[in-house]
Amino acid sequence: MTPQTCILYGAPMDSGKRRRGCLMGPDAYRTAGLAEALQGLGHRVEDRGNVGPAAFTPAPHARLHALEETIAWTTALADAAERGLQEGVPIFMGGDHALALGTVLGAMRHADAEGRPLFVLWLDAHSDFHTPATTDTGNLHGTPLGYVTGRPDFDGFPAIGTPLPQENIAIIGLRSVDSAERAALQETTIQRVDMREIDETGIARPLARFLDRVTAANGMLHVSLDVDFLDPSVAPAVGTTVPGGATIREAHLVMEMLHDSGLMTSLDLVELNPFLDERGRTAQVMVDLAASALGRRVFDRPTRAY
Ligand code: Z70
Ligand code: MN
Ligand code: MN
Ligand code: MN
Repeated sequence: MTPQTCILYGAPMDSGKRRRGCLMGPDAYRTAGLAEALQGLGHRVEDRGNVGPAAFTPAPHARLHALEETIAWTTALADAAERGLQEGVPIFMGGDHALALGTVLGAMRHADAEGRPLFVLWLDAHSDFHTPATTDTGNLHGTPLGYVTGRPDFDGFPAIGTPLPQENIAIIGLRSVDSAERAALQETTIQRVDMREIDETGIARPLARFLDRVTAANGMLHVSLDVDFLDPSVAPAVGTTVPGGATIREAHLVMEMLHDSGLMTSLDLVELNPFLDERGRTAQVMVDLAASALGRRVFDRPTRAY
């Protein structure tokens, strides 16, 4: 296995939705031993501490929750992702999924500078394809894929430059899509893999199809792993539990295929809410999944009862 430089950033962002607790995520990942797990695989690991939002003035908004704070985080995290990608594989310990507004933007800037296309793998029950105008909850963690693909109405957010091409995105794990998102998604070439397709064909086939496209394009690959990709029975520590999610086996298979592909250049671990966890088990599952994406094989994995 090729040793890599894994650069950990805490992103205790909690502004993407109303229910609080994701700000404890970075501490939970550190407590669960993410750095040690990656080091144990032979990687060089640096923990750069926590990122914070750029300066902002809170201003109440009629519909959108914590808009100014979310914009401020987006600015800071885009910078961190862009810098991290110059030195290694940045791993963002969230924080809610709004952090991907910034991390994907930073990855887009980096890929642009490299002259390579960026691909994004979104592992999530939700499509997060809203715009600030279409979200019915006002929770901006439901918008990052809308933002990076150049959908309208992201007033006040950093300009995205050239949008991420729709065909460079795959969303795997879908089982909760709002009607406005569904209507918009149906007009796109985003590869959408819902739980039904996973049940019918298995998870490996649609993932391999996507990874083949990344390889053919010599692309960089940002992976955004939402805790609710997993079934709540194995990953309860998330505010938006949706039954019928991926199993431990399916999730590990995804991570192992990512490692074998050698394609992943950056990673988000998002939506962990330690306040809702049971004796740290969800944090441990997420650490194990990150380790699999960075080369841990099933026969190395310590036996652990979830
Ligand atoms: C819903 C909304 C969402 C993550 C929940 C939920 C969005 N579509 N995203 N959890 N990560 O509020 O827009
Ligand atoms: Mn999400
Ligand atoms: Mn989700
Ligand atoms: Mn592997």
